[in-house]
Amino acid sequence: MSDPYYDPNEYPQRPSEPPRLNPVPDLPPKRPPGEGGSAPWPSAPASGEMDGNLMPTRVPLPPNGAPATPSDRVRIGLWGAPHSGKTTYLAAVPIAAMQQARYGHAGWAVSGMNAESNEFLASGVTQLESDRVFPDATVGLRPLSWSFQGAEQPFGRFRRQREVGFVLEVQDVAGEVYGRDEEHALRPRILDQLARSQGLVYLFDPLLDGKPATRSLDYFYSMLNELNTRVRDAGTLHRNRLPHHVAVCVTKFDHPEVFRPAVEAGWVTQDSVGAQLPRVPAEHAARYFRWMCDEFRGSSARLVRDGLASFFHPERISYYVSSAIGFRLNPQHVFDYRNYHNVEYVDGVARICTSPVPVNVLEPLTDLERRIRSASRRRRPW
Ligand SMILES: Nc1nc2c(ncn2[C@@H]2O[C@H](COP(=O)(O)OP(=O)(O)OP(=O)(O)O)[C@@H](O)[C@H]2O)c(=O)[nH]1
Ligand SMILES: [Mg+2]
Repeated sequence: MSDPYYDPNEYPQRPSEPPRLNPVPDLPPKRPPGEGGSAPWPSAPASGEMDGNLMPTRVPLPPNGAPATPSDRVRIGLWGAPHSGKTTYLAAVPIAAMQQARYGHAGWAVSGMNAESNEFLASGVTQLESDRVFPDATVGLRPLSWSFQGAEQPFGRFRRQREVGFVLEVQDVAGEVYGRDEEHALRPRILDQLARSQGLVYLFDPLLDGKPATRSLDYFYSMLNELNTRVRDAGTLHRNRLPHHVAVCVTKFDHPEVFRPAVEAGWVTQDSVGAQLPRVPAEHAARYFRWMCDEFRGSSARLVRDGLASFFHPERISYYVSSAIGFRLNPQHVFDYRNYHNVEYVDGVARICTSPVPVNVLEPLTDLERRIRSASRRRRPW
């Protein structure tokens, strides 16, 4: 997209030149026979010389199989303080996607659109599920591009399940870039990405927020302010506020310091079937977040909540209570309130005790995509 400041919620126009999905090498222009110098035209190596008998690889296509258009893509910025769980959240996405099949839903198939994105998916699943460790802290910025193929759950009465496919573009970046240091080398790139995104997933870690050195506000306000300046100056505010759809996720719900107070304050219900997982019902998540900021954390958390509600359209914000690794389950694969903490320390290293069952990891992404898609349909000029 040549104009980085388009309104992310406008239905995308077809660009004059289609985006290049794959680094297809630039081939030298063909010369008519007999024209030009005497040096022999270098002949491309036969495919057999390069790959043996491997099938040639094609340019990646979005899930609907049609050539890519910008409307197949949804750009989502992932925002959160250092250590708030961004990389673990992303690593849990393919696990959550596959596990949907357990609950009788048609699962989502998530796969990379390029080698780096595939590598991230594979190593994330290996770390969380096979090695039961957390990913390392992120260094720099990793752009990721994943295709989602699946079926949307029926929404509202009389709706049928719909097959949906889209490409999610998201980034994993070291959380320090969101801090107060406006001179951080990656700051312009991440600002650009957030400004170009149609949706944001904002991770709020109640554990970090409780410590003065890692208060959420210090990784929130200065970036929010710069983002607003950039979007305002580009003239792409939507009804005087930032145009993004936002998913606010309270993270690490499995942690006893987050979970126990929520149980004691009466926010948590428990499934009566399957693994009998506890959860904050979706319809109470916004009020839970308000309670978390008002009662459980301090005045700076309240300012994060107020900042979200003043810079974005409140009706474009949704709330989730999530855990990337989920709860420890007993050998029968059922939640047990006596022993639910899913992290243990072995030789000072945090390890995940039982197979991760992520809570509210996929939903923020697929809900955002649906909201963005339906908002752009409503704004289509035809
Ligand atoms: N209990 C619990 N702890 C988590 C969860 N996700 C992450 N953590 C903890 O938080 C730490 C940081 O997680 P990361 O995913 O690396 O956080 P990040 O936001 O990517 O951090 P940076 O890359 O430094 O910005 C992990 O090492 C875990 O100790 C979760 O779902 N539950
Ligand atoms: Mg990280």
